[in-house]
Amino acid sequence: MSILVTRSSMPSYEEYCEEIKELWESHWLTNMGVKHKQLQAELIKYLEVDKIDLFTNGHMALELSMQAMNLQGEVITTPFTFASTTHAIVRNGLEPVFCDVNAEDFTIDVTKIEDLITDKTCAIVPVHVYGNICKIEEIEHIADKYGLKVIYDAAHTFGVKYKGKGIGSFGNASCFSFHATKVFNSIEGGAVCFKDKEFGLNLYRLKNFGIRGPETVDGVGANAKMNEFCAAMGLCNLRNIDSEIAKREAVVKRYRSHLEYVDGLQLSPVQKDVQSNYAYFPVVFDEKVFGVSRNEVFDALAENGIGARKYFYPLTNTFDCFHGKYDASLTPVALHISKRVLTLPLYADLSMEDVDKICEVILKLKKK
Ligand code: T4K
Repeated sequence: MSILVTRSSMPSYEEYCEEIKELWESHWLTNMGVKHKQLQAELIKYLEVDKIDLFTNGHMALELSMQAMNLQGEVITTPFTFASTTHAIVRNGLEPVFCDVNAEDFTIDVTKIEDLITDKTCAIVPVHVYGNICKIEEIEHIADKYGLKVIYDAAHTFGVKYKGKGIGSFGNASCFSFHATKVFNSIEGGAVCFKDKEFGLNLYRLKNFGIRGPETVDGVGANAKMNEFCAAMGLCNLRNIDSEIAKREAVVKRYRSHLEYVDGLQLSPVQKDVQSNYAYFPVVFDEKVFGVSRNEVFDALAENGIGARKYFYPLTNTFDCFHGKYDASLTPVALHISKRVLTLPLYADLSMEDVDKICEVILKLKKK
């Protein structure tokens, strides 16, 4: 493949070497060192959030957030997501209850949440999928009405703002991924944004084996600390984040100029009151109108050296590891979209010529 679905953003070699130089002097490589602290402080400002803690990856951020809230019972979530969201719930001994997504932006269908609430429901875990923002006010209203926690899977929404506020400031916790494939990366990494001090203390202990003090371990924690090299990469990438997002915006505009208003293609909506980060470029192919299926488009792109991806197919509620426990026909919109969606290559340095080429391959397939 010559063009992959994404490509990690990196600072110059020299910039990174300069950033990690002092680690050779201090020999302090992990366990909440200076780079970790600095990144934490800079992210609070950039993301415009109250508090933040850093993790080895976005998955541990999610998993430990749920553990730190001592959740028990059922959690309402969506199956149109990466494995991580559902696995974080199941690995906490919680029962995922799958809500369908809406057909416009593929986030949780808020009109279907209340029907799924039982006396065992403890939380909602909505996903800002592809960087599309969930219906935040409606979710908050439902959560308040039934006394539920809200943990946003915000893996795709680094730097996004809603009504001028950092997206991490919503819900009881918002969990970001800083994986190499994300808009902002620290090689591997993740973060939880939150307001509650007590929750923050629990979370901090859980990422460090449950250690409370030199001689006290009062939680069954994990090891999910971000190391200094990852934090240093984060510091470098944070310096370049605004131009990174601006370049992505230009790529997305170019895609839209070719693919918007083409019969049989559905693009993500431009959401009202949202400052986007242009994380993904999903296209839903309606075979009946466009003339060819998503899988045929995928194959044609691959033949031309273009590695689009079927994010998010299969749905998590159809994964083999769940042995048929869940019924995906209960989330029909998610099922429909997952069989038809393709995410096209998108990264800051993707050239306009490459975008034109990708669109040309797609549009040539369209049956008149
Ligand atoms: N919640 C949601 C909704 C998520 O999407 C994710 C992660 C998480 C939670 C959990 O966050 P993390 O624990 O991962 O921080 C990738 C990513 O590994 C994963 O982070 C991401 N979502 C998911 C949507 O995509 P794969 O298995 O598709 O990655 P892979 O290795 O096929 O890479 C995709 C493309 O990225 C490659 O074709 C080329 C490019 N790439 C990849 C790597 C590893 C690079 O340019 N550099 C690299 O280092 O999962």
